[in-house]
Amino acid sequence: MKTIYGNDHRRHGKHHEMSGGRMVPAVECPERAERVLSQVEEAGLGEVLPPQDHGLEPLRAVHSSAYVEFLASAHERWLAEKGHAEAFPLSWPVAATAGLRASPPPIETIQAELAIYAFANDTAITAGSWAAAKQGSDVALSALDQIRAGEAGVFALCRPPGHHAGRETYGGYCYFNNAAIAAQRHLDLGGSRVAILDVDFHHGNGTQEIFYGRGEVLTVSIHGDTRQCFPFYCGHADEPGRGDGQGANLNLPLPLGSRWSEYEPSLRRAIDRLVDFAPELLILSLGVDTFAEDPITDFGLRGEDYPRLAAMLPPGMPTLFVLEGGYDLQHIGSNVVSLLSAWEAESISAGDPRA
Ligand code: SP5
Ligand code: ZN
Repeated sequence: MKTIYGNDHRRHGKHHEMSGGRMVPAVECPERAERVLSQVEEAGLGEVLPPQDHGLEPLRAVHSSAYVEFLASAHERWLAEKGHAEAFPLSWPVAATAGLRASPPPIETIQAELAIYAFANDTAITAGSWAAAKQGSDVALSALDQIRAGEAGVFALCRPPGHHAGRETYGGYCYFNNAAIAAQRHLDLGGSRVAILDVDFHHGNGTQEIFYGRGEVLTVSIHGDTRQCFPFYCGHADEPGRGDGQGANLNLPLPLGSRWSEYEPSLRRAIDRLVDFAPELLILSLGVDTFAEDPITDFGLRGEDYPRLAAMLPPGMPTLFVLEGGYDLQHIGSNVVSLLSAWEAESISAGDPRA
């Protein structure tokens, strides 16, 4: 299996996050991607290719132009106004949420702008965030190009992750929604049906929001119950989609502590739904923060469960693997790569001619 990887993600690092009411070193760090890359190489998964620059158009097909412009200049403006490196929001547009305003309030400072576009205080904007996030989306788009050229499965080694980013919101360590950008690009190039299966520990709130009213993209997420887990405000079982998207979103929350025996039935349901949907393309939002030893989550999957997960994915469906979360540096590489290797072995034994 080919992997797409670029080095610009390293420019987004050495920053902090708010966790449990304290500023701590960010768990979403460059070593994550570096560990995954070295495992890809060590396991001989396949060729590693650099991403191609796809410009800003594919980003603007998912995120608002105002949001893209904001991210491009946010750090420079923060530095000019505040004089230090990490930009954090101070407040959120609760008035808008409460229906007090029809449109965003006027923005005069960078702090006011962060209040509009951030949805969580776990995500710094650093000097390298833009370059990293832009290349992250190019990694996903370049992987999609490979699939469209006939590859059966391709690994987009994205960092930063993307599934929490909405049309005009960043948070959960995510700025651009890499999986959504690839899905939308496929549609814009003439595709008609895409399914996104999100197996990161956290609910894929951004992906859900982006496609909530759309029937041509099925979104399914298996995650820690958002009554207890980030991002809290959505990800519940009663969120089926809206309008044309009615029935095209499926949330499968699981209790804290869930192990493979609890996970497997939900995965079965998820896969049955996506087989019914019969997409041309499956995008797997691949977070391995479901791992028992992950430092910020509470599921109990073990190393041997990742090949099991891969073996349950529908054979013969072109599959784009997009890296999301996973914070146990010691095991992130082996968990990701054992899943990808198992998928490739399955797809060869199922006789997929492209594999
Ligand atoms: C892509 C992804 O996995 N994003 C996750 C963002 C979660 N951010 C909030 C985490 C708060 C963690 N607090 C952990 C306390 C551990 N003892
Ligand atoms: Zn996660």
